[in-house]
Amino acid sequence: MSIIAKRGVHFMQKLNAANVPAALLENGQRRVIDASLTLIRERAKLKGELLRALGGSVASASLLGVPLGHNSSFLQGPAFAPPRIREAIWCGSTNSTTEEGKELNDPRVLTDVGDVPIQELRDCGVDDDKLMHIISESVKLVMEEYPLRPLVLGGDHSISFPVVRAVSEKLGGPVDILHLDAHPDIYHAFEGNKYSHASSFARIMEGGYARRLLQVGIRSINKEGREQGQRFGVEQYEMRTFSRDRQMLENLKLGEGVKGVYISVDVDCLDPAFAPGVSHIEPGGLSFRDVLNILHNLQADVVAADVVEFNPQRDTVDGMTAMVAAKLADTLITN
Ligand SMILES: [Mn+2]
Repeated sequence: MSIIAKRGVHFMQKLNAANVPAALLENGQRRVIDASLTLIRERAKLKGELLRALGGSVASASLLGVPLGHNSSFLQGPAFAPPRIREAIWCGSTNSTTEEGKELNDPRVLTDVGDVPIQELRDCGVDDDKLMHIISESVKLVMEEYPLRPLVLGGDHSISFPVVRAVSEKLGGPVDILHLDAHPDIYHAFEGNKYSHASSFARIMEGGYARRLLQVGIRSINKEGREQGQRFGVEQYEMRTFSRDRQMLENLKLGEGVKGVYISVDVDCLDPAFAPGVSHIEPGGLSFRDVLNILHNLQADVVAADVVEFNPQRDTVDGMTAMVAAKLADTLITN
């Protein structure tokens, strides 16, 4: 359990469990959860109304921050990532037009509905089962507002499970997933935690939320990772054979016959030379241009995406990895 979880309400529960009625806590938590979802719902609703009034947009990426870091097995810095990524997206050092000519200042291209208040909810003793449902609910609130599509800023990789679950449930069927990562994140559980950032894709595959799962950039995988991959029919592309697979991976077509395509980008898919601000440094990764080539050439209806595992506490003083994470987010705007 993290330092944050040991504070406040959790400490009080331990100290004085017999004297605190369970209903008192449950009712209070329910009010805080309602208030948390209300701001996201109303922001999404306003942005959706504005875009529908403007017209001419069939898909607008909408930023949803999920500052959750406590399901990491090592460092918890990804909890601080979303504001740093937003800061880099709007940083004056670069212009707001993407390589593909998309204008980020245009709300028909990019909107923002804010962060799920993860730390505030945990401060009130809200547990992980409930937190995962609140994340799923927040994603659904964005998807309810055509033409908004969630572009989720993590957070550690545990958040991809509740996000993909929400996308699949909302669309009424499985999606195809393109997952860029040094790690397969497919342990049945890690250190006893079924919500671990190293287990999110086991939960996704068990839940039937994905038809195909393509993992690209893999270079830290053990026997269990391969066995679990086989068990779930995962297509694992390892870095040691990337030069052989490159041509195919840079010309992917996904999502035919399913409800859409989800892209999950762990910043550590990149070689640490390009992105040092991650919790798990794994040499031998993709170059930034490799990732751009894969994403630019992908033929798919991208219904939602995430950028996870950026750890500002490991970044260079000039925020180089924040800029990398921001440009990854920009590249995931596929409308
Ligand atoms: Mn990773």
